[in-house]
Amino acid sequence: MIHTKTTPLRDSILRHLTYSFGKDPEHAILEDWRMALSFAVRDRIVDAWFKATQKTYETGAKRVYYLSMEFLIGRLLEDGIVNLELVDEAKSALAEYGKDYHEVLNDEPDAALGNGGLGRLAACFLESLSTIGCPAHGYGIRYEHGLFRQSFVDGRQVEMPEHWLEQRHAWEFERPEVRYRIGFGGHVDTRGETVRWYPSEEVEAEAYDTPVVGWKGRWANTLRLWSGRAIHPFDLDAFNHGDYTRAAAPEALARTISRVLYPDDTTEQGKELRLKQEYFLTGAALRDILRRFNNQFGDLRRLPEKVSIQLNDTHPAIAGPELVRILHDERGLSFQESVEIARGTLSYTNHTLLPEALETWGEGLFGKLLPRHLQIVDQIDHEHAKNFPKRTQSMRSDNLVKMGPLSFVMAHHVNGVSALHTELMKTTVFEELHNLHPERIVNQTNGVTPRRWLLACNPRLAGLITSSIGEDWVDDLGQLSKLEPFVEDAGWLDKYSTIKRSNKVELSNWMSSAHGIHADPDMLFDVQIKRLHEYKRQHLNILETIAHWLEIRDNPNADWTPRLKLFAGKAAPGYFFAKDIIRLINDAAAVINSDPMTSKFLKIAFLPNYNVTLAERLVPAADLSEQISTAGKEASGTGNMKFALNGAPTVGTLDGANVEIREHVGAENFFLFGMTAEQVMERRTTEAHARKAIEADPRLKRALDEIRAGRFSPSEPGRYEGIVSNLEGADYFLVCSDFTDYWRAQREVDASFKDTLGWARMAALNTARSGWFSSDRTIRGYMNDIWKAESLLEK
Ligand code: 8GP
Repeated sequence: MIHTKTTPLRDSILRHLTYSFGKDPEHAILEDWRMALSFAVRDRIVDAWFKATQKTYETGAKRVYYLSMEFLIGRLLEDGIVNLELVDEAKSALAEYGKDYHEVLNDEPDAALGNGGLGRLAACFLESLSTIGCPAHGYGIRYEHGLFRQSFVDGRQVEMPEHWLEQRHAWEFERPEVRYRIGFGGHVDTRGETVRWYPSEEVEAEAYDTPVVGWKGRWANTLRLWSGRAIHPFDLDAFNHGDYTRAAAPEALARTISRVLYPDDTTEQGKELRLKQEYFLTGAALRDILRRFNNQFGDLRRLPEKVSIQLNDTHPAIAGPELVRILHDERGLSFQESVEIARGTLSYTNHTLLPEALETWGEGLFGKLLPRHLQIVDQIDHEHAKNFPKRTQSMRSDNLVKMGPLSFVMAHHVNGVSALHTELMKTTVFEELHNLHPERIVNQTNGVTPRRWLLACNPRLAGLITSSIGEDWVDDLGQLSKLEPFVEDAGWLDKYSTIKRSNKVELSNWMSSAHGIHADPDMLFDVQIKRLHEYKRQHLNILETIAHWLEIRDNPNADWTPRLKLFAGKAAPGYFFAKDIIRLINDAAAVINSDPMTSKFLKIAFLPNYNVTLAERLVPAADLSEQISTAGKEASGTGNMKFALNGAPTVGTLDGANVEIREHVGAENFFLFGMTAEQVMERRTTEAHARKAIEADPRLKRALDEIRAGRFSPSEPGRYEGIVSNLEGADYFLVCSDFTDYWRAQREVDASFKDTLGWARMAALNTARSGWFSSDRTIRGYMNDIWKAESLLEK
């Protein structure tokens, strides 16, 4: 039987259960039901996918390619169901078979093919590209192991490998016919004008496609992930000689390339395997893009007109030299023309100014793996240097290949991810290049997809919004401003707060059953969830918590605002300072949570294994969003947008997109504290700034003293000496200097939260005024300003 759009989901589920998975309802396990439902939903996505592909060919439209080492997609089933508006049907279909909808959804593994913001942004962008109907592909790596799973042992982070593919995965289509050879090493042969690279090692990249469906199933694009395989998977000769390990070696070696995601967020390791991964992704993607372009258009000079390739950070920056190599060495265009075509096609997004994150490669390693690319980089640099007087930001200095300047020079546009970040790019990391090419840097402030980050994760609030202003907000988030008049209506506000409370109850129940953490839903839920990093300052948060606890103990009968401090986030395995911060939070939680004097006023919970799915639980239940990075360090943030949208006001610094959030929601609905980026730079030059700040604030001093004295680590009093002496000494991220103002802002939060109606109003205004932070708006910005691409839904 042919399944069509009109086949009821119920029938489709049963057919898949029977014929795709060979189970009858009586014997099906939960995973079978999850797979059957996923296949039933997938069938409908495929219909949309084929139509979109066909339309793209017919119109000969420009295509966008988003190259990223990370796609933090999380679970996909609910996304598909919500975008196809099948929630009610799916619930009742499963109920007919005696299955619970949420239980089935919870069976899906969370695909964590990314570290944090950069990877999640890529996933939101794919969904928005489909919602808008812009023809696009995401290209990435199909890591066998995504980001490690985190647990705590005695408060310490323990990392375990992640196996998302161990359970059956419903969403990908293997494409054995789409394979490309990717070479490494070897030598370069130059004969007159003809240059050829002969790699000494080759692996094959095989494509796996996942359709990404947009709102209402109007359009679907493709996420194509590459998996490494050996060209000759098996060494028969070795096998015949009884050497079974050597026989299997080629396959093992090739698979290593796509085996695991590098678990680093904002730092770079400079490892050979990482460079191999980057070239593997980029080389395969470019071959695929050019094959498709060739079939349709042929003339390579038209590449910039028909193809736009976005580099998500410098990780795929080898695309510049690789494209030049293909055009020049393999297709015979002049070097100059090849560079121009490549530049006309490529654009680059910068996601961080942290100097340690700007990728560089030793020229020895780079030249060994990619000898021809090194020559091309040198030639590009040489040509560029002619008009490049000072060369303080050169792509070739200190015996390094610098991927930031290379990306800048090879891109027609370079963008930052918030207004502040973009301005700082112009005056710091890319100052000289910017002066040389003042038109190149543009801003595209990040956004988040409202389908996942409101409609799906917060159905109660979505329901209230739709019943108040209709459903058009879902793909036109600016419409949320129509909620403003409702904010003056006490009855409506009451509904708004009741929803927040229900979300908190739901989260509390889950925390208690999943982690044995008991939280009172009437407390203020204060949430900081993100990667652990000194610049994000989770230690500022815990210091303030400790100081607050000490103050409550001094005066336990005062009218304190009860608070639950929620944390979640992973630290890079080699980032020991960040791991110590996790341990300090857990240690402090153990002591503070068991203090009967304060427990009704203050609780701390650090939830393990933060991922997209956990964020989807936490965001709708938050009262307060912690966005407390040292100003100038957080490029944008996207969690900050999710919280504001879901009605959690921010306590935050003037950093990244916080600046724009505050402008949109209104200064009176945002708890601002701390130094500006400019003041930060100045304060760093002040002698003994940390010591002075500590002397000036007895609360801070007391909290530090207690930590140092081992109050939270009685069995090992010196455990946090590293953190304390860092804060008293260099305190590069200015935790001490910002403490006093943070404390003040938190007390302001306490007072505001007591005014229930006032708080609800502030929360609701955050929702009503967050429409601008949709990734649909961001993608339209890229389409207009950078890609010059069109929506095919509006044609
Ligand atoms: C992040 C930024 O830290 C964050 O502010 C921003 O919202 C997000 O990108 C999306 O633009 N940067 C990274 O995740 C990052 O630089 N990661 C690379 C080193 C892996």
